[in-house]
Amino acid sequence: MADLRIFSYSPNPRIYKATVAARYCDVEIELRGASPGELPGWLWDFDARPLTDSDRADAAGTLREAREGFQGGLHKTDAFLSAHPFGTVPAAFSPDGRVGIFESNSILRAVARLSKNDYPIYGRDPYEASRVDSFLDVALVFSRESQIFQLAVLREQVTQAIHADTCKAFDVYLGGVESVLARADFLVGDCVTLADICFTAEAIQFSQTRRGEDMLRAKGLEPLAGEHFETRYPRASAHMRRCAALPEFAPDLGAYLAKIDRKIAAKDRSGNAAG
Ligand SMILES: N[C@@H](CCC(=O)N[C@@H](CS)C(=O)NCC(=O)O)C(=O)O
Repeated sequence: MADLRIFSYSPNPRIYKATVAARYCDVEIELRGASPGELPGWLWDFDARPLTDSDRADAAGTLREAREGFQGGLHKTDAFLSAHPFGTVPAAFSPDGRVGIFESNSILRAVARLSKNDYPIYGRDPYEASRVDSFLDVALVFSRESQIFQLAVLREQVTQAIHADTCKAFDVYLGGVESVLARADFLVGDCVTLADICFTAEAIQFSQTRRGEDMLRAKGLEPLAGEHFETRYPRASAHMRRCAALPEFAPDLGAYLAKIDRKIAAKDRSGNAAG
């Protein structure tokens, strides 16, 4: 039996926080889910699955209006909402399904607490552990603005106000990370910790907004990921890429970043060919 079950759409850098940490900690994770477009056809539950005929017969009992990221209806069971009061994915569960753990940073911490080895993923003492927490808290504040921006980019609904708020949050978070990396190779201590994993996942998640570069420029707004990120925050950007290439990150977070890079390169090639 796995140590933790996680239900989510996939691919999703937020789940990769946990899967990367699990590789450092020898923790076994069971992933359940499907593409974002398929999850409205799933039962959101500890026993998450594509809706069966009998689930569909009870569809009215589980149908809830989506809140954030999804649109329309989602089938969340009462048990799911009791374990996950905010109704979001990634949604982690203890192996018996009795304890729900939500917020990807808390799922990340759960993996560290379940660690089967002595790798100091959560720092080497209470002070380092608390400094790791500091980075996770700051990342969550950034991630809220980042999520609003990502959804607006996806829906081509970025306003001046959303752009300005994201810019501010981006500069606060990346500015802090950049200053640490001027003096150290890692955010806390002398090796990869939860702080680096969370940072890399958030930076890669934000890098998805590169696909909206043309739309942003057409609105007179500067794209914040890609060149802007690399130029303004070279150490943070290099740290994201260095971490993504590590063997523990490469299978999912690294592959996800490579896919973004390939898409942007293909778009640039087709733009150049057309021009
Ligand atoms: N800060 C949360 C964000 C989770 C979140 O907002 N998930 C959205 C999808 S991106 C969700 O599950 N929405 C469910 C709904 O729309 O009802 C985390 O890191 O886990």
